[in-house]
Amino acid sequence: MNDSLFEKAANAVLEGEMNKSKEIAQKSIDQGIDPLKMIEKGFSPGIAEAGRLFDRGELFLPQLMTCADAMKAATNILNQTLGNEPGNNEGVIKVILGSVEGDLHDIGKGIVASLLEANGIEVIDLGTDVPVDKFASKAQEFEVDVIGTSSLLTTTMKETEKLENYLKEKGLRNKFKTIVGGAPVTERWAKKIGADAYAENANEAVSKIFEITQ
Ligand code: B12
Repeated sequence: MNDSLFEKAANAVLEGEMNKSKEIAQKSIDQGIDPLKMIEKGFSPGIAEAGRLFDRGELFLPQLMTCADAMKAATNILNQTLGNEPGNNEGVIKVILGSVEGDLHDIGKGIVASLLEANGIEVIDLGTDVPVDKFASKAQEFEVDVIGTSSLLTTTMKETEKLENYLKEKGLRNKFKTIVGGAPVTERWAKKIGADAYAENANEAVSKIFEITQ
C-alpha cells in the first residue's frame, strides 16, 4: 500500500506534476504515514532521478525546475506536519541555517529546518545565497549555538571552508559550533575544513546537533 504511494510520489515529482504531488502528500498525511518517511522514500527518489537524468542530458533545466517545484510543493505540506510549531522552542538550542553564497538549492535545508524545530530546536533560517559575513553577523545577533550550512554544488561547497576561516579571522570560531550538509558534502570534507559536524540527512542533523551542543 505504502510502496505504491511512494512510487506515485516519485513519479509525480519526476513528471513535474505539482498538483498530483500535493494530492499525494495530503493523502499520505490522511493515511497517517510518517512525513519524513514519505519524503525520504517517496518524493526524494523522484527528485534524485530527475537530477540523474539532468546530469546525463536527458532532462533540461526548465524541466528540472518543474520537478523541483513539484517536490517543493509536497515538502512544504509535509514539513508542516513534522512537529512543533515554530516559535515554541525558546530557551533551548538555537541554530542558524542557510544555503551558502551562490547556492539556490533549499529543499533539503527546509526539511532539516522543520525536523530540528520538531525536535525542540529553535531555527533561524537565513534562506539561500547567504554570504559568510552574513552567517557570522546573524549568528552573533541571534546568539545562536550552531551555524548550519547547506551546499549542493561542488563549487559552493568551498564556501563552508571560507566560513570556517572567516570565523577564525574574526575571533569568533569558539563562539559557535558548525555543522555542514548537502549532497556533495562528506564527513571527510567536514574534518578537512574543521567543521564540528557533518550530517547526511535531517534525522542525523538532529542527533549531531544535540551531540555537539552538549
Ligand atoms: C532540485 C534541484 C535543483 C533545483 C533547486 C530548487 C530548490 N528550490 O532547491 C533547481 C532546478 C533550481 C536547480 C538549479 C541548479 N542545479 Co540543481 N539539483 C537539484 C537536484 C535534482 C535535487 C536537490 C534536492 O532538492 N534534493 C532533495 C533533498 C531532500 O536532498 P538534499 O538537498 O541532498 O538534502 C538532504 C541532505 O543533503 C541533508 N542536508 C541538506 N542541507 C543540509 C544542511 C545541513 C546543515 C545539514 C546538517 C544537512 C543538510 O539533509 C537533507 C534532507 O535529508 C540535485 C540532484 C541531487 N541528487 O542532489 C541537482 C544538482 C545539485 N544541481 C546541479 C546543478 C548543476 C544545478 C545548476 C548549476 C543547473 C544550471 N545549469 O543552472 C543550478 C544551480 C543553481 C544555484 N545557483 O544553486 C548539480 C550539481 C553538480 C555539482 N556537482 O555541483 C546536481 C547534483 C544535478 C546533477 N546531477 O547534475 N537544481
